[in-house]
Amino acid sequence: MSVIPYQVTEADKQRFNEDGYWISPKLIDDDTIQRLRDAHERVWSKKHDGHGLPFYHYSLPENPLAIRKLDNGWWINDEIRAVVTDRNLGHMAADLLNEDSIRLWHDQVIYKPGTDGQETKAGNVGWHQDYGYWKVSSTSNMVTVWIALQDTDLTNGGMMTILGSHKWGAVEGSDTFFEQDMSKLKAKFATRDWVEEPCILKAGQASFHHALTFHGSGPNLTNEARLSVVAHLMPGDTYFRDVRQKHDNLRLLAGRPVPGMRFDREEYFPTLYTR
Ligand SMILES: O=C(O)CCC(=O)C(=O)O
Repeated sequence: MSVIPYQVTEADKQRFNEDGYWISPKLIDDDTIQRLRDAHERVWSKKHDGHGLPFYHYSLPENPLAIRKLDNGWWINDEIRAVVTDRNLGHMAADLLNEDSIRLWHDQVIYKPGTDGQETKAGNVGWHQDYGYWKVSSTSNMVTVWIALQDTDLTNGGMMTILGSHKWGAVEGSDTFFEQDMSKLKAKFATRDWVEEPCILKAGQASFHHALTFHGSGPNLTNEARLSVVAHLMPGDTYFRDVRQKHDNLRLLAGRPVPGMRFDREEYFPTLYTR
């Protein structure tokens, strides 16, 4: 197991339900943190484990200060696979979401370069809701586990969440991860109580946020990159809902997917946990 077991408490669940996010104790030990940091190095230099191809073609952005992000790193890296498919992670997600089983929707490998004080928006992640991208999923009862591979706070571009925003439902046009003007997005979305809460994490801790919770992140002004591995998790019985806005995961269902089909192909949506 790559993830240290932790039994979610009633108080943790209450926190998650009220705030839309919850910060775990340290779940990744120091050796595994180092292996995941090495995994980043391998992924960005296109050294792949196994015989598969990455989910999509990727290359380093031209701007060295721009955020780097790859989805489904688990396809090409064994360390990432071990963490994002870990049963203990699934158990915690099942308890927080009050579900009986948990599968991987997809993962993300995210690298935010340090700017060493240079002001730029290139590393920003715009205020967004994850479910803004995932409307083909039959449920918004999904969770993102953001694992810090170094101590993380606002100085190195750590995430912020908007307290309680998961109670706002799916907000129109909230698929704004790549829009980097935070103030403009705030003006668009802050139509209700907008309370920004920094996710302050020690290396190896994880923040679990609900798929409807607004979140984003600003510049990393330090001289060290901010590295993370992220698991997006769904209930085991999630199925395809027919909506206008599609998602690449549909390609993994079938060539001609049909609404109602479950995202249950183990080779693409592995089960982490079943009660
Ligand atoms: O890494 C970040 O700053 C944001 C990541 C994010 O949006 C997510 O994990 O859902």
